[in-house]
Amino acid sequence: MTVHEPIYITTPLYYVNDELHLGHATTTIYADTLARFWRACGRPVLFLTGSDEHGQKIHKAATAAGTDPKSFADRIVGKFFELWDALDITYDVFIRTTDDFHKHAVQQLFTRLNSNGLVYTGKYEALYCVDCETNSTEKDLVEGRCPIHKSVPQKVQEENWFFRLSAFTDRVREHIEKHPASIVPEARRNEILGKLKEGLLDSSVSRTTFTWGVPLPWDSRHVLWVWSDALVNYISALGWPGGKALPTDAIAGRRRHQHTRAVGETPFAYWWPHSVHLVGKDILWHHTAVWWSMLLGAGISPPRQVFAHGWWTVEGDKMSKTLGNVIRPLDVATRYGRDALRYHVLREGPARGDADWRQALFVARYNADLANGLGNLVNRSLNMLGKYCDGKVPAEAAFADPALETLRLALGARVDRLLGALSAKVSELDLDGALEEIWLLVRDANAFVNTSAPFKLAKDPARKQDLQAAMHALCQVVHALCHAVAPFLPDAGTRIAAQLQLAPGQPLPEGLRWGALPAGHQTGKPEPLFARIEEANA
Ligand code: ME8
Repeated sequence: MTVHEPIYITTPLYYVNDELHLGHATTTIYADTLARFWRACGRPVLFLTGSDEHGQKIHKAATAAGTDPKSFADRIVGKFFELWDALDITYDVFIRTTDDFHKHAVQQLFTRLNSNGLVYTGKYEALYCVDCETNSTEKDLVEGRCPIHKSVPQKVQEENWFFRLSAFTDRVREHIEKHPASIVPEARRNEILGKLKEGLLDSSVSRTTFTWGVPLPWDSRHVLWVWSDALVNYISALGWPGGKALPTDAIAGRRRHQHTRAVGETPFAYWWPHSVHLVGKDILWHHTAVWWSMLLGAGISPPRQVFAHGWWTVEGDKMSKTLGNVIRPLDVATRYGRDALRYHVLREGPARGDADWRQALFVARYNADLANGLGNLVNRSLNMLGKYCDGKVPAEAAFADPALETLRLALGARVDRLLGALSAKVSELDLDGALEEIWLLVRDANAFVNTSAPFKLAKDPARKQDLQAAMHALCQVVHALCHAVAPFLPDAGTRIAAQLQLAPGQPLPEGLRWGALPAGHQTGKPEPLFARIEEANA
């Protein structure tokens, strides 16, 4: 990867059957953090999210709400926008599967598969879980129920169109073997390779028992299966098959952060080779075996990478409406701040395996890392700077004491190494690891305050130079942290920038450098960043 190589980051399109919860926010926070980090490094970024609006599940939810599916989808998607705005998610494009340009692209893709001889009619008989929008075999079920939704699947029998998925078993496997990083983490890749050993079975891609979907272009009695429709969003959002321009007209009015670089006349050709799909483990199969076969069948190469994270449970239980334990991201953000939500998701979330949301752990992490760690460091550094230096950054100085000087130089080296360390971790999609790199600096710097004790140095006129050395060092650390935390904790980044009297959003390579905050720079009023959560209010 070069710094200027583009990256196209996508989340799943979430179903509009219900409000979004912590799980959906998790994938989106991962994507937003990646997007913010790479933008700050100067990489061209396109960040896509959206909504999955067709199919039986949505039809059923709309009927239960006494309305038609489109009005229902409009209402729920309005809540998606509210949530992503409230969490300050910086997507560039929000796609809805009911967008006309998307429906057109889906039809084009299936027309191609048809002309390539990859679809045929047949009899579909299956056990179908409407909540998963996927069929299951007897062996997938637990006591006759879907293991995820605990619902009894429908017995479906109809005449419909099939896609020759079976023709792609070898090609999908070979692609994975040739490009091991195409599915991460490794354990997920092995899961898919294991499942591929059983061979892919042709899959039904259309339905005739309802009409809420994209009609098959050559047989309008059928609408496409919701997955056959939704997966295409990753390329329809790039203007495929036309490839002339991103269909921004169609999405005008939806909040978006336009990517800043010109992408020429061919956004599909520009972005697709750099695509990274972030998904939960529940839909990895759809995003690899099924999606890649569709792409290969249409002559398009698979995405560069699919990252599948695990699932959250809550205090040891499955998160479910029935159990009444659903974590609403907005509630957490309103109560503790959106950075607190992001921090916990990035630190304790299910990036590698599954994870358990525990309130006690949330409070402990928040108090230790945010309030006592980062918050305390920034606050006491800027308070001391105000007291001892009138809030002005002093010129660099060395300590007379060699032990302190060693600590100061080590801090400087850590700041200068940080950009490389963060880029390496973020490239591996190890966001927890990236935060750990930042917190090594936070902990070292807090220890440095305790050891160098500027409050004692300030009382001793003979140690003026040592005080200057300490305060200069702390200014550089706070400045570096302001930049380093911004992609992960955007509000903290903005607030530290305000206290330093700097414009927020400066490029990382400029900020993550010892000495980047010049001597004589006047800082502003220190404000605590994170109030401690007291047990009684937890
Ligand atoms: O599957 N823990 O949409 P969906 C972590 N529309 N992540 C979770 C989670 C949990 N407990 N629950 C959900 C769909 N997620 C399809 C996708 S894409 C073309 C179509 C997250 O609304 C995770 O990202 O059911 C999971 O993959 C996604 O929500 C499923 O969202």
